[in-house]
Amino acid sequence: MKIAASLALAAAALTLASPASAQFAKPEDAVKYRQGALFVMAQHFGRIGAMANGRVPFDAKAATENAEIVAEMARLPWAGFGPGTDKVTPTRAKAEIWSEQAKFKEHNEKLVGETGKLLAAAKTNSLDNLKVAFGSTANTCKACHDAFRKD
Ligand code: ASC
Repeated sequence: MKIAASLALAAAALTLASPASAQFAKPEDAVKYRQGALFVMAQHFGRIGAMANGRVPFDAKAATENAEIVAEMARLPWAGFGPGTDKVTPTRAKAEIWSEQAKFKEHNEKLVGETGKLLAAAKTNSLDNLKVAFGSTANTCKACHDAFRKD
């Protein structure tokens, strides 16, 4: 019993210490996960864009709710680019994601920072602030797509 308990503890510790990629049952799951997170992020980012671009009326509460989801989603996709996930197709992910990992990570971190600012801007109840933060976040999306996405 004691041995079983310490084995279970060791297994739990190993799981916690493992890279995020090891938390997916198979590489295909990691790819679905990252694509799902990016898809959900784009849906909610688009709703903020509709306000920032005047296609729908500005609503600070809705902007904040959308920005909360964007900021939370922005943290997730990167765990889905682990070892072995570069072999899964179809994908628009460029090989440079795996050959220039430090640069990719910088882009990921920039997005997390910018989406945090977007959320803060939404909470100020100012459409002007939202427009500025939306533009800056969109540029951050685009810079990473230009470097690391096939189209
Ligand atoms: C979006 C969306 C993206 C980004 C990007 C910004 O709404 O789906 O991928 O903005 O187009 O340049």
